[in-house]
Amino acid sequence: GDDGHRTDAPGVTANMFEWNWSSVARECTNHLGPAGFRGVQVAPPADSLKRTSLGNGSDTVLHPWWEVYQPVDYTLTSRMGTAAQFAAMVSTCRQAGVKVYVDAVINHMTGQGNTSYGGQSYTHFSYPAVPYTAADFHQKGTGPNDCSSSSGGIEDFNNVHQVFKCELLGLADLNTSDPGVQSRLAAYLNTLIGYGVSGFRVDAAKHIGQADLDAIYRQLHRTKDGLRPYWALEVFGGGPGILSPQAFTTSGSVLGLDGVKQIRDAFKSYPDQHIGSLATLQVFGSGSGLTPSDRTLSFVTNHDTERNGDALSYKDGSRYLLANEWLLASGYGSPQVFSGFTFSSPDDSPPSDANGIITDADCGTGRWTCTHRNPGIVGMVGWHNYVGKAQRANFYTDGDNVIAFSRGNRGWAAFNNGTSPKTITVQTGLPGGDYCNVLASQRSGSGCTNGAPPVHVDSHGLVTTTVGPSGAVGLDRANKL
Ligand code: LAG
Ligand code: CA
Repeated sequence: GDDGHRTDAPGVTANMFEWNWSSVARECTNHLGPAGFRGVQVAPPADSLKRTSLGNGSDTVLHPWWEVYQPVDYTLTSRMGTAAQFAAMVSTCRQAGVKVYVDAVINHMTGQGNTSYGGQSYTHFSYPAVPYTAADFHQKGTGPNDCSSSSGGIEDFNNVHQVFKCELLGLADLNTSDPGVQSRLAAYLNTLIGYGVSGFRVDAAKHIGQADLDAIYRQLHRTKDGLRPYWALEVFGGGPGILSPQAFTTSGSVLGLDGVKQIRDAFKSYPDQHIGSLATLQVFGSGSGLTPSDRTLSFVTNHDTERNGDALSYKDGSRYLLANEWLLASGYGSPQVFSGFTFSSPDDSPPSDANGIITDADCGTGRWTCTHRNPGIVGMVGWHNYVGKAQRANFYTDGDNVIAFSRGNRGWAAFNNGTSPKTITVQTGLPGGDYCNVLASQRSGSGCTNGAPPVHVDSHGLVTTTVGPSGAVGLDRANKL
């Protein structure tokens, strides 16, 4: 029988945005698995639009990162590699203990161009390599499966008819209520599950709607681990009623996009003007209006929000890292660390060859952010895994930009988002002894690595420690001397 949408939470995942398949595989083995990441989210793997000329106006990037959000067919020839490289990546990652989650673009097909990375030709509403014909799409008109807006696009994001059945950004909108379309989409996703994929980030899920999402999900196979696939729905906040992220939690988990904004506002209220306060994070989660923790994929940023002003990004430096470290400690949602590429123009792609094929990621060049390799992040991934579901306790704040808390009696952490060091004396909930600060070191025999001084917790559980600006201290019993 079908057990609905209940599935194991994915644990900490890394969103390796537009890393090519061979680089993701290498990263699973050498970094993600050893660091304790339990999963990796990868960019849309389907064959997509390949632009052949620049658009109008100020367009200077021939192959923008967003080509991959315009599928042409469901073969796996993409900017990130071949089907064989994809399959090898999934298997290598699984061997490293890292499950693979795919960004599934199933609301629409491409809205521009006429050729793909896989060499397929098409026109709007006709994608022969699937095949899809005009009858498989919502089109401008007045019939039950048509879009009735005057432009054929979504003009009113609070109008449920338009949100579901009109074109998002001019992308050909699949008639996802049609059983034939549903079975082709399910076949694509089941092919991925057959490769060993464990679940999906469903692109533009808000524009598919609960009923169609559920009909597709019901057709999905179990994963190689015998579980129902993870199903994380992309639903931007702001819509009323059934268009809200909360309303989609009956169909799966949802992306924590409202949380992204709350995190930004706590760490950095306005661009270049630091007036937020970490003290606000005493309440974060359903208590601050967010979707339930066990239904949320939580993160500090993703590929959209790092460009649209909703989020902190790698450009915020140590403050961005601190926010990620805090999220890993917070216990809210299934935390995901975003690791993409640096950009100056918002359209920039990662390093690619002349044909748009993305080249191997290299953390030494400054072109890849490699956030998942940062030692503080890695330390807090281990801390997160060690504390498990232990409840938050001993919350402390200076009322401004320093907070600290324990997770049961397994771990304790402190965060300082201020600009000067802060010395605090607080209850850790931990047994007395000496601990290594996991942000900078780990236990090795009777000492801490990297020559880091141990942090002393007294016999009453009190610690006196100095937390540096944009710094953190993390202690757990796995790193007790
Ligand atoms: C998403 N979630 O719902 C993705 O997270 C987001 O990154 C996608 O937009 C969007 N939905 C569609 O999958 C991205 C870019 C858009 C880009 C689109 C399609 O943010 O800018 O649109 O991918 O590639 C581009 C042009 C538009 C044009 C459209 C169709 O920027 O001007 O209308 O292509 O030709
Ligand atoms: Ca739609």
